[in-house]
Amino acid sequence: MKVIVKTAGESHGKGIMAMVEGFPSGLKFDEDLINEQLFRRQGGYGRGGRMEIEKDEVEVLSGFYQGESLGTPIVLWIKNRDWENWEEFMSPKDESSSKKKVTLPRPGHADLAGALKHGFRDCRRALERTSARETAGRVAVGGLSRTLLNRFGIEIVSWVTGIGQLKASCNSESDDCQELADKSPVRVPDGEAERKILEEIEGAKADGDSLGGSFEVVASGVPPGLGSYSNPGKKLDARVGAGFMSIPAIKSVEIGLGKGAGSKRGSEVHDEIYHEDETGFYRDSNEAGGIEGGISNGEKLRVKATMKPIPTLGKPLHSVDLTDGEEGEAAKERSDVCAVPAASVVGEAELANIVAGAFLDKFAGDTMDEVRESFERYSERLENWFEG
Ligand code: EPS
Repeated sequence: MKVIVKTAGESHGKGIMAMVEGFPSGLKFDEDLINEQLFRRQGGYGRGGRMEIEKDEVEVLSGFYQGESLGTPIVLWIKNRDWENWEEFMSPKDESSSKKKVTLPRPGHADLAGALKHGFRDCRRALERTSARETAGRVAVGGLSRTLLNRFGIEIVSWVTGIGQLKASCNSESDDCQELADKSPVRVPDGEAERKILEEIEGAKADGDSLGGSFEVVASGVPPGLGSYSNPGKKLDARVGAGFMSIPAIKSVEIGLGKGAGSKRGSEVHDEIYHEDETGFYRDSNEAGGIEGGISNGEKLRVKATMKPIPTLGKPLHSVDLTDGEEGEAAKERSDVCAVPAASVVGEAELANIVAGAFLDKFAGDTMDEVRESFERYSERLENWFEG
């Protein structure tokens, strides 16, 4: 796998760091593009007070020189503005105030499992890293991946397809779902559904509850041939599955028709093959979601994911104190009521990182020029398929 992304940092620590290896030299550092993605991730109706404090902006610490990548490890940094309010509780060096201890684990969060694994009595030691704040780092790297992919005509968009029981409808073949989603406070490209969803979020908040939902991410312009049928770990669908399941709170991932494929006949599921000189091979349907045999087939990559409701509840569920075994209500902290719109932007970044990795596997090169030459040679071969 060519692009390797690692992140570090605590939600209320100094900031979030992302380190990435595998980009060739000569990639432009598009700061505005990265900051725009960070801004999009912070949005969405239903978020808590934290987003009023943060204004995520990327700082590049290594791997770029005079606006272009060096082909060396890249380190990106996003400062936590909230750090100044947490410094006395979050010192990495000295024992700090115990006021922010969390001893009643929240069902659904990593609090209990993390505490048991590491022998913590204070869940803060687990929750700081499991917070979805970490996704700011992936989105920053996603901005680098997008810069690369855009250069080769690959675009990635997303929209929210439902929150709670409410579903939104958008036909991505005829409507510009992304443009509509970008105008919506809940990234829902369907006015009627949006109105009900806003009410639903207000209702959940008033009830001290939270909401999950689902979203769709689509990558267009992906050339055929990314991924592998011979190596299980390099299958594009395996990478999509693992990548999306690594986004906090994601509980299911589907590609194309997804689980719907199990209840239809083969003739209804498989996309018939056509060819025309101008377009090359194409399909008139895309139930496969752009992947067959673990390899991109030239159609749009279509990924759907489902997010569970946020575990921090205004009216907490039953829990047990880790220090003395006393029964009680789970910890209550400032939190989001619904973060599905933000997750859809994180999904875009995840797909960008996955596709960029698979793209650089196929069109490997130490410089952007080498990558471009390899891509152009391959495109030419596909264009002249029947000419020998
Ligand atoms: C989160 C709780 C909230 C979210 C946070 C994830 O933060 P806080 O505890 O500071 O109110 O806002 O998400 C982010 C900070 C972010 O940037 O996405 C949690 O418990 O996972």
